[in-house]
Amino acid sequence: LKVRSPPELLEWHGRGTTSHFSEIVLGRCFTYTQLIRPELRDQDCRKILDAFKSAFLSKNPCNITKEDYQPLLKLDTQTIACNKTLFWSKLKDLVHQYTGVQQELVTLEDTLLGYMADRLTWCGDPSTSDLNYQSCPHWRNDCSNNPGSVFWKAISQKFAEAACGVVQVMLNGSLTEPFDKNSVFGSVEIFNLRPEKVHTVQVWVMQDIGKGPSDSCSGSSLNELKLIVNKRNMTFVCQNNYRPARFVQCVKNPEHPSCRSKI
Ligand code: N1C
Repeated sequence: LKVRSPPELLEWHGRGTTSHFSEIVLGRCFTYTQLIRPELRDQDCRKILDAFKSAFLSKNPCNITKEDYQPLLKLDTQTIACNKTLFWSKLKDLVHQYTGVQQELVTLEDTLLGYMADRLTWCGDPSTSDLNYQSCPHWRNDCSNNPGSVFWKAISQKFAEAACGVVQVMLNGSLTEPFDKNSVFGSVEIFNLRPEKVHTVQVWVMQDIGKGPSDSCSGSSLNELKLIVNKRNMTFVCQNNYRPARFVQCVKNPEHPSCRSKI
């Protein structure tokens, strides 16, 4: 028996707020601050959840701004060591499989705010103080200044501003444009690195196993990134199919020739 309203009655084209959003965020906050990073055990998770919800509740979900999230961002005081930041674009699963093993490297989802929000959807509505579980704005079909997109841009900017030393970037070499200037990495993170603190951008371009050999590092997409990095006075280094990450891909494909040779 269907009890959901038909799609044409939905306000927005994107998925609604994830069921049990508040409970998930609060639970993840406690998991993170009590178990994963006990040095953060004194953080007030209820206060963090309240700041998160206040950023978007009772507001038009197409008019969210970075400023709405500032009170939440201020509560996060975590620091990340130099040389440990890992950015990525269009390759989320491999990145997290890799950092699951190489736990020294930190992606945004390994920080408190990124961990709390990972894979969730959320939005409110100006006419109520409730979450909208029916639908939320789709970034392309409705509006880009929606609660989710603005959140990721705001925390990605802060994450990039805080980076120092050499930063790592994992990109998807099976795409024609591994470097997408419209992605969060290509539009927010790369331009918010501080050249006074970041001397080198080290890129790993990973291809799907089974796709023929390619040299994305010398392609035009990576050259576009190199130009941006050099113009910002940082050193650009690029490597195709970085072996430690290739080993992770090989777990599911041990018999593939590129996995059998040279181990
Ligand atoms: O747009 P992208 O990738 O280039 O964003 C990835 C880039 C990473 O380096 C992260 O630091 O930006 C950060 N980031 C996330 O960590 C993240 N987790 C989940 C950006 N976006 C993130 N999401 C959601 O996936 C969010 O909804 C955003 O729009 C997508 C980005 O995916 P992408 O295009 O593969």
